[in-house]
Amino acid sequence: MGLKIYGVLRSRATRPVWLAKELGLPFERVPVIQAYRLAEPEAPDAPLHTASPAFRAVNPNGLVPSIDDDGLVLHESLAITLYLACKHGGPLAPRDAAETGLMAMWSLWAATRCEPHALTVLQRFPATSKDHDPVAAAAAVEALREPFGVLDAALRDGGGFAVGGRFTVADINLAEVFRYAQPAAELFTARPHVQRWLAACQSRPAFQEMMAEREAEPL
Ligand SMILES: N[C@@H](CCC(=O)N[C@@H](CS)C(=O)NCC(=O)O)C(=O)O
Repeated sequence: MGLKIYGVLRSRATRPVWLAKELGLPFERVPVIQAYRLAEPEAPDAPLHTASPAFRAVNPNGLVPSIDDDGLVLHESLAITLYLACKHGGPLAPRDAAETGLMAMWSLWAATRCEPHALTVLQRFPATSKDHDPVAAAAAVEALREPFGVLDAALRDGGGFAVGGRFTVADINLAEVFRYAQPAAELFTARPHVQRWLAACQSRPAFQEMMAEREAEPL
């Protein structure tokens, strides 16, 4: 049966897909699209989407990504990447309990402390965005200044990566949240360790391959 990843790539499914490509894992991707992106999700010819009963049977939360790994069904993108890294081992995975704790810490920090503001930057900052909102965007940029400083210091002291001085699943989880903040270039120019680290993460062949597939998806 193997590994199945549910979700279009214009979603947080980028995270498990990037990780699976880093590990060279074979997987099948089921391109479940967000229901809100469809004009007529109820139409009989609508593609499989997050409100489809068939997908709700996989994830009753109606959110992507989910995975089915030989019968183990998991939701939550950052938990999925941590699970896959731990299962398959190697340099991306934690080496011991201390690294397990650090990788969980950075992943939860990214999701709780940074992601809501980073998403606001992504959606409200670009002047070309249909949801452009300079006031909300400025508040989100302001809220991100401190966490950017925290990560910058950790990268400076940690050999350029979040955990263990090497590229790990923690960097994937952080980088996919910090990517959302990229429209606010000022955040990155103020924090050179974050800027260099994100460029290094995004120059990896697995990330580039995933993003090329994402770009090829319809908007
Ligand atoms: N915390 C969840 C968030 C999942 C989430 O919000 N997914 C969005 C796409 S990125 C979604 O499926 N939205 C569908 C909808 O709102 O209908 C995770 O990291 O996996």
